[in-house]
Amino acid sequence: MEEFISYTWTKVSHEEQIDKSKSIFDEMNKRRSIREFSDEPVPVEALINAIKTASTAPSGANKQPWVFCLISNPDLKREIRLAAEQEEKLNYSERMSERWLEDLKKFGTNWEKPFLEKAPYLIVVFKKAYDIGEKDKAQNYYVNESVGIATGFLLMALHKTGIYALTHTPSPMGFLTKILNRPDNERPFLLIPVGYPADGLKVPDIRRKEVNEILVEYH
Ligand code: IYR
Repeated sequence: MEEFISYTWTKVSHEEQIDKSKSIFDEMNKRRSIREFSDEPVPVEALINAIKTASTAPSGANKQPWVFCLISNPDLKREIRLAAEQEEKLNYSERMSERWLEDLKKFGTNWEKPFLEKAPYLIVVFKKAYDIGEKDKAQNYYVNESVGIATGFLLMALHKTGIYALTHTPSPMGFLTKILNRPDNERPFLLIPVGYPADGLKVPDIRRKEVNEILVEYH
């Protein structure tokens, strides 16, 4: 086994842990996905810091199998919008079941995705199915789990920074590989427009499950 290095950590009292956990919940419980953005610019440094936070996520064998593309170029945003809308048009008219369309009614979504141009930035998260080594393919492990956790860190960091986001999954997402010219070992994972809410934004009236619906305790 390799030498380990020492690790310093901070002890927090139980009372403080309870206070902190409550305020983290209160803050995160205010997070909402938004679908209408203003075009107000976002400080790119804050986005890069949020991406750095995402990159602190644990990953299988610490392979960090993720790449974050940060896009503000209007031509690229337009190209991405048009390609996403082309897929979504087919999804809404042919590919999605009646039940699925019914489930989405309260979110007011449709094939049109103006937010892909209006939001000042798009973050496209790619998962690395494998790494390209010196002479061969190097395996990655638990790629979906790892990139899912990193994306969770990203969403939390953005929210705590005061930046708003939508996790958008136009399907299939192969067009992102082409438009962003990504190598073969990277696969699109999520498309996340970020920015601030449009004036007068309204969001669907959703309810979060109560803790007794999601928690089973075994003491
Ligand atoms: N990808 C489509 C449809 C869609 C699917 C689910 I599940 C959502 O929670 C929301 C939308 C779209 O973005 O419109």
